[in-house]
Amino acid sequence: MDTIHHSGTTMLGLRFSRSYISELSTQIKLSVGVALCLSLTFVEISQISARDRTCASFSKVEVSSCSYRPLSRLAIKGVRVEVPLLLSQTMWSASSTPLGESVFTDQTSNDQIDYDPRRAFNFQARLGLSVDTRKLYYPFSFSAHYEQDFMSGFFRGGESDAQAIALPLQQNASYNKIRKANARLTLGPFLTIQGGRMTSHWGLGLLANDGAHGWRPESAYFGDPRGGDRVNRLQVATGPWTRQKILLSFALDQVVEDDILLNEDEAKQMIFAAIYGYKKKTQIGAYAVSRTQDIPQVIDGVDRQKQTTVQVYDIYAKTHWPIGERYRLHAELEAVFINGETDLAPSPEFISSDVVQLAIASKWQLKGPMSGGVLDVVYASGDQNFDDGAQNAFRADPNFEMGLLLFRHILTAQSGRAPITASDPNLVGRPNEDLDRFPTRGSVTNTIAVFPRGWVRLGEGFELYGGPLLAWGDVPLADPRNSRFNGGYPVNLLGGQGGRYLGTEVDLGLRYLLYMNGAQLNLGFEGAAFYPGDAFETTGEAMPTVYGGRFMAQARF
Ligand SMILES: [Ca+2]
Ligand SMILES: [Ca+2]
Repeated sequence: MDTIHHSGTTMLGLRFSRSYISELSTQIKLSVGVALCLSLTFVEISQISARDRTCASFSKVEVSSCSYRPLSRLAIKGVRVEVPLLLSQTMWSASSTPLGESVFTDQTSNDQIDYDPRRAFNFQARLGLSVDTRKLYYPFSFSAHYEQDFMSGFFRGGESDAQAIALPLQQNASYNKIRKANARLTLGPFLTIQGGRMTSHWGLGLLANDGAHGWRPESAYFGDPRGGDRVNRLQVATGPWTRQKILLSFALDQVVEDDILLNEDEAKQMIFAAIYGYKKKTQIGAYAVSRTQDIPQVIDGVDRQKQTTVQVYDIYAKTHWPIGERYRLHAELEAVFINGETDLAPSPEFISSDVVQLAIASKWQLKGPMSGGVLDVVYASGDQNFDDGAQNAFRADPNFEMGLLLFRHILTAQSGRAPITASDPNLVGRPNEDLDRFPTRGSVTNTIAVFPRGWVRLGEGFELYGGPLLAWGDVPLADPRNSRFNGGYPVNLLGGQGGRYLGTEVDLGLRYLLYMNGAQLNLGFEGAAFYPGDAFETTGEAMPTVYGGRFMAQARF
């Protein structure tokens, strides 16, 4: 049942509220403004060396020959030097998401709390410097890389009346974060030594994700990454060896920032990776991590040195096949198993908990000259019992994106509400520890989800893509406070004992991509409607449909 009260307008068969439409139109005007500014800068810069516009054409199969190449790229005595620049502006808007009943902390006379954020603006400015001798002194090669996010994240808007932690459109901009400051020395296939600050990425990005894998032509991917995993790393590698192209690598990390590190946490990692078929058509890789995370806390004046130690086993495989003369089928698979122990979120019975988590993601892409299809299938384990001494909820990296609303927005807002309601002073007894770790912060978690999409090239540089995301919970949604009141049996934030069907999200996107001498301008709109399933069962009226979308403008020079 739709609880939007304004009389609806029918658009693409979906019912939108008038207020949402007016919000949307304001956003369109604003984003067109930003897009215009960016395009003007872009045209100005491209005129400096306006030689060819061949890359602007998306007809036939020219896309592969059109890839980003920094305008600044030059060779000094055969050494490649480049200074890539990336500017991104995204505007988000979403309709209201219910957050259940109000509690004493809210200090409000309203019975129900809703997350109804104002539209929010997200900006990213990333500058790099790269020096690479490439094949100049073969078998030796040397490269050095620097990259810094001068600004990244929501910096304006997103305000709401709801009290919660890590809300999806909350202002969280970070400044001057160094992503790369490293050097690499290679001696043929014998040895590669790499050291310094760098980003970390593996496979489909379920776990290690560098925040540099966004939408690409033909990907039909609803992605707009920010941040990314950053480490201070010392790495040695050898290979590729033999006809099988085997590469072995070992690394020691001090984690600077990733999605698992919060507050004053410190983490160290040891990583072993083996790749069979390095840079070949068929590739299989194994990645094993041993991670120790120290979590210093002071609770009631007592120092608590909590710790999480886990072993991670991650395999990734990819290949592709030709289908007829004009089509190609690409397949990728990543599976992650995490096993270990943590002192986080203890219960009276269990001071420390076992960590046992599993995730499997698979991506299938059928690529044709003018259209194609993509199928993403994801399993991520969930946890419905807070007192069993086992932490089973796998959290994918937030830059591993599955649609716009369900994981990124709705479950993030609702799980972000839990620390407020579960620690309400009107509750009898002490609140559970480490409730600030409960919000999902944009992660895909607790789900079996399928996301089939199609894409079609509409004309020069224009691509339309979309499809339905269908998602089930691995376990029912469990809110800490409501489940506690129910004797530990899972009850969601809205007070219902829900089923497993999370719901259906319909996502649609349109992109315009223009290349000029290797520089890239990318404009896009992505919109979605989420129809809640029985997992969001409420005590009162059914949870309403949630609408949302974002406008994106990105320029890379
Ligand atoms: Ca990560
Ligand atoms: Ca559990």
